[in-house]
Amino acid sequence: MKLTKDKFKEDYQRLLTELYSLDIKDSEVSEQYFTLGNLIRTYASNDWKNTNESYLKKGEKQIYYFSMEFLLGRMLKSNLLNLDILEVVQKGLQEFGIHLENLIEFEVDPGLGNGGLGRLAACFMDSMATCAIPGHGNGIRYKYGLFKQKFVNGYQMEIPEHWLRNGNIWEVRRLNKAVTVRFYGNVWLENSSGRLVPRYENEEAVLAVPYDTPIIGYNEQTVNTLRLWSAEMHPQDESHEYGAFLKQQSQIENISEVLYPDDSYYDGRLLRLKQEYFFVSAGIQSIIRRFKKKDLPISHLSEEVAIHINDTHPALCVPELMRILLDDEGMDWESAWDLTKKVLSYTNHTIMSEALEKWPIDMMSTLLPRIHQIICEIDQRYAADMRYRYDDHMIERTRIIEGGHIKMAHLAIIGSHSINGVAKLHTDILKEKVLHDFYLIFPSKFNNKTNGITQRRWLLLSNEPLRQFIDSKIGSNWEVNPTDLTNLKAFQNDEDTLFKLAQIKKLNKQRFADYVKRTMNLTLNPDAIFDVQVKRLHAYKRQLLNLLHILSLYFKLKENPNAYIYPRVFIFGAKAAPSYMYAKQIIKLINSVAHMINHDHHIGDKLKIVFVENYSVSLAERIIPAADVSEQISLASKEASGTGNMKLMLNGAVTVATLDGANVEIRDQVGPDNIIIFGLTDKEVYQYYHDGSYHAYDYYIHNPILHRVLNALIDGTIPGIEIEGQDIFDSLVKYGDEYFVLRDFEDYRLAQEKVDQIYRDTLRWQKMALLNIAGAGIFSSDYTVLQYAKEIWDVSAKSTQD
Ligand code: H53
Repeated sequence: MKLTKDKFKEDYQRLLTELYSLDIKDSEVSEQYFTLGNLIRTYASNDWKNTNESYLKKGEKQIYYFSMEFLLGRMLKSNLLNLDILEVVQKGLQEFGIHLENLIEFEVDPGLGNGGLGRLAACFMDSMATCAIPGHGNGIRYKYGLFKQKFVNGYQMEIPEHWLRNGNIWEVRRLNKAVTVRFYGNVWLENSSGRLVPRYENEEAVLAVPYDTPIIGYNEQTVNTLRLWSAEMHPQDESHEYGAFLKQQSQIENISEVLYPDDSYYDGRLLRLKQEYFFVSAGIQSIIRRFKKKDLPISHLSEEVAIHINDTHPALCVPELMRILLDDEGMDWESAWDLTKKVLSYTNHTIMSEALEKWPIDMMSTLLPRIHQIICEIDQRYAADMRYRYDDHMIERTRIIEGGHIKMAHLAIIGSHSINGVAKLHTDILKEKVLHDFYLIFPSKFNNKTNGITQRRWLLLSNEPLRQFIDSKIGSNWEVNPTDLTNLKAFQNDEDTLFKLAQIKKLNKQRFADYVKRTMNLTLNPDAIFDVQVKRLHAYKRQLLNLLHILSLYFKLKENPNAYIYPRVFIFGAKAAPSYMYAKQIIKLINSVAHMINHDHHIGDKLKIVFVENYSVSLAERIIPAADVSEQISLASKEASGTGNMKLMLNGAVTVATLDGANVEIRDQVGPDNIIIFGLTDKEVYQYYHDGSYHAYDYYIHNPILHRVLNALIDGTIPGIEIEGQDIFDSLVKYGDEYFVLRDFEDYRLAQEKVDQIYRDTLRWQKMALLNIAGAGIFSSDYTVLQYAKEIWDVSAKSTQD
């Protein structure tokens, strides 16, 4: 938008006085922040209205991305950037003596997601708006986001995150758009003029109230909508006796109270199933209501609407859309089924069996009796259809209801026209292993869409020095066309460029070091290698492998204080699911090792461990620009894609990686000389599973370095970890080492020696860094959503100008 500094200042001053009856000089940060937020919303509101009107008028197909999580991060700065008024506002505020940075820091980071899945949804929202794709989010407005993590004596403690306490400047409550979602009760089918219609009694009605957040594209026009639903008491129930009313109210509000803190893990609680149906039903009802404004026959739905199922959490879209088409719209089964499949598509994000949702039949039939009926019918018809083509085993393996459970991935696959994995390797594993039966049955449904990240948040906003530097080298077109970053390759042997790149990295490291000093009172040496592993804590991600290697360096220095190890700062950020005891033990172990090493005077600057508390999007924005090394060390086959790997390479970190998830594609982009690969391949892992020939104990016995390191877990070397040390030791040495940590240890250690060697040669290292930045453009989520639009949703990204 066009906004001059003077106009901004005038608007700002007027609004602040209107809102708070104050002069700017008497205002505080909170007032300054809310004034700015309000103003930004006003600036965006015309575009928001126009976008919606033009979508309706032009009849463009609308995409609805259904996701249990949207991990947006702070919005103030990104909204300013996307409106293209960041500089004007910064300067205007400065003239009032206000530092924009302080207002940015004031904003609560909304933690409405656990990790990769939720952050991906947020990147997609930003990219869809930027690419003028009519794509909207549909999710839950949790009152409490992901817990705040504190370390107490090295243990993770969880504290509720009441992110809405001070209100949320970006959302609009739209009570007039509320819908009713029904749970429980009895249902039966009655014949009404030759058609079976359901009759209900004793249901519990919940009011779903939408809160809309504008998603501003970086294109001066498009503003899409993220619609998050909040559960409230239905007005019809407000006449109840007061005590009963309060009880029911709290039960109902519970539905949107808290985000489940599990990532890649499924915990079959009733409330979770309630949440899933709640936002699915509310979302689909509101989509149908909008569609009806057009006065088209319902059979045209798939030309106007695409609904995307992000992981299986919204898989109830399948029976819910069927319910509406059958019961409310009076369609026959076959037509409704064809239409449902055309509208729906599904992304699988994991092969981990513990993440694959399955709900007990009893739970489903009690909570959602009509939905249960429909699922049963889908299942029976599926089995009947397949009977002529496949044997009974195949049908049993792929049907939806099996062993007393409803398998949500099967429901999503059978009820969608498209199923995609999130990196090439992951999609191949789905096709060849995990979903092989389905691939045989529906080969054309399967496709790959490698994840992506928005370069706006992950470089333009979070790494200003690097952005300016890149602009100075290749111009700014890469900002809208990120593959133009490859033009940086022309500078790969230019010493001046490479030294400058090193300086920028050092500046970012110094900034992070200042933050660590301020918040943790720990001094970091900015000349050390900053080695970063930030992601959820999960055994398969193998933070343990990293830690065992750190211990090996520590013992090397203890045994030979003159051993020349290039100084390193190991940075961890990770939350563990509160009920995931093993992950919490690993947290305690890392903290204990950090305490031991950081306080060892003989070690000094050579090794430091920083485990940041409460890793979040905002912290990622601080850490990633300061990273030299990116740790992507999951057991091959287990990390579906990873997206932190892309953010880190974009910021010039060199990746140490297994050939897992999108690491494989990162290697293809940068070439094998610019990434450090180690460890088992997915094929080797599957071979081990097949022949059962992995014996972790042998590695413990035969590798003296590993032996020493593992013994340290149980021999009192590390203070304060008697129980954790023993449990972790046992998990590795005695109980099979599920994620092949010991198997990959030696190879990893050698890979890390390579890092140590190469880093000493600044030019060589910075050349690698530069080539990583140059190769990162392809991983922009702008390209990813354009592929989804074209190949799955069947929409072309029309510019709103035409
Ligand atoms: O989704 C990311 C992937 C990552 C994968 C992650 C994920 C969750 O965060 C939660 C549940 C789930 O099934 C998968 O672990 O590899 O990059 C986005 O696709």
